Amino acid sequence: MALDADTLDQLLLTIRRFVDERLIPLEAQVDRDDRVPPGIIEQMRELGLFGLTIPQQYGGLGLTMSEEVKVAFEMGRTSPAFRSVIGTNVGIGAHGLVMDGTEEQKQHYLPKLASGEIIGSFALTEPGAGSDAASIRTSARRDGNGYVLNGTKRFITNAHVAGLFTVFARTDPASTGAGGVSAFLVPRDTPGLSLGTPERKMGQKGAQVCDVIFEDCRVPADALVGIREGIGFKTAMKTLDRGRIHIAAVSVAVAERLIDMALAYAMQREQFGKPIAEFQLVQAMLADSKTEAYAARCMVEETARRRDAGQGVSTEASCCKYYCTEMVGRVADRAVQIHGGAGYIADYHVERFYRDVRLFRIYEGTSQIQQLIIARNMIRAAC
Ligand code: COS
Repeated sequence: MALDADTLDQLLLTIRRFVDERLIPLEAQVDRDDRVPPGIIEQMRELGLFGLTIPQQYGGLGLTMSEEVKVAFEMGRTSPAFRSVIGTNVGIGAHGLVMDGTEEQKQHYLPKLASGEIIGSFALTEPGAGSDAASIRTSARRDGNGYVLNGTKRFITNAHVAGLFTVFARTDPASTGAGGVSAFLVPRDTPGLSLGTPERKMGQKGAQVCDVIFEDCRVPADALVGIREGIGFKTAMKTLDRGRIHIAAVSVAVAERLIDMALAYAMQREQFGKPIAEFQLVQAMLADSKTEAYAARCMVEETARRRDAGQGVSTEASCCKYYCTEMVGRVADRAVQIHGGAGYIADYHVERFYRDVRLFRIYEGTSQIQQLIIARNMIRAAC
């Protein structure tokens, strides 16, 4: 436990209030404007949300995985775009550094990431390397006392506001697989680093992604994470293992919100002379959603507990990501169905969530990649 029980309860209560009073009322506006208001981001800084998982010695709260998923169960009750503001500092944009950085690298960057003074961003995916992450082609050529980066990263979350990128690039030009990949810490203002135009997306409006382009971008040798070449792919995979549990927890929270909305609607909407909640086919949709969300919550809590106990949970993290993100897709679909024609109208929140949750099954590893990881690990363990 990073926090005593009272402090954790207080934190969760504060976040619950922030979500209910400040974020939920802004959901439609954020979807319309494709932008989270700067005042909200400032409040997130004041609440310490950027530093939730950064170790306490670097200015964060150092939450354990179990504590982090409790926070995600709260933050996830609103549009995923709000969580995305802090998501990279809490997850993939900081944890490569937390896990594998040198002490000097951590002291230099983590306090600023914890306070939200800078936003961290994780630059792995490329135009030709999505699921096959080990095939990245961005190069980092050793040159004198530094490296020169060339290549393009694609769909990089929070790149437009990032102050620091963890960039995965190939240091061994002769390699084609995971072994030749290294991770670099690249500040936004490094000459040779530029950004593409923000992408227009199906959902999660307010969360921005764009290309990050490196053209003869020179970084010093001490930008190499851990000052070790060839470990970057493993850094990325370890970071994603953690991030996948977090995304699973957010999926549970969105599912629970959708179930609340579907239930409330079913109880007040009357057809054939009575509330539609009294019809058994509607009840089946509610019951299936409740059961699946409960199972999902339990598996996330158990995986977080095992990780905190020091167990390897790569398989279980993928099970959580796979099941919970698919589950919330089904729950969102049923919520739209229960709302009938109204569910297809943008004024009802379920339409927006239906679009928002689609991404959960894709980013931080598609459902198919999770299936592949789970089965591979099963086969390896059985050999
Ligand atoms: N933790 C630590 N090390 C890991 C690991 C993990 N979770 N997963 C893999 N590794 C290690 C392996 O042990 C292996 O090390 P050795 O060479 O020393 O044996 C190395 O990394 C390569 O692993 P593997 O052979 O499994 O790599 P593959 O290229 O076959 O495939 C997958 C790996 C497909 C699982 C990986 O590319 C992946 O997760 N793809 C999805 C990428 C993704 O999530 N993108 C989203 C971007 S962020 S929004």
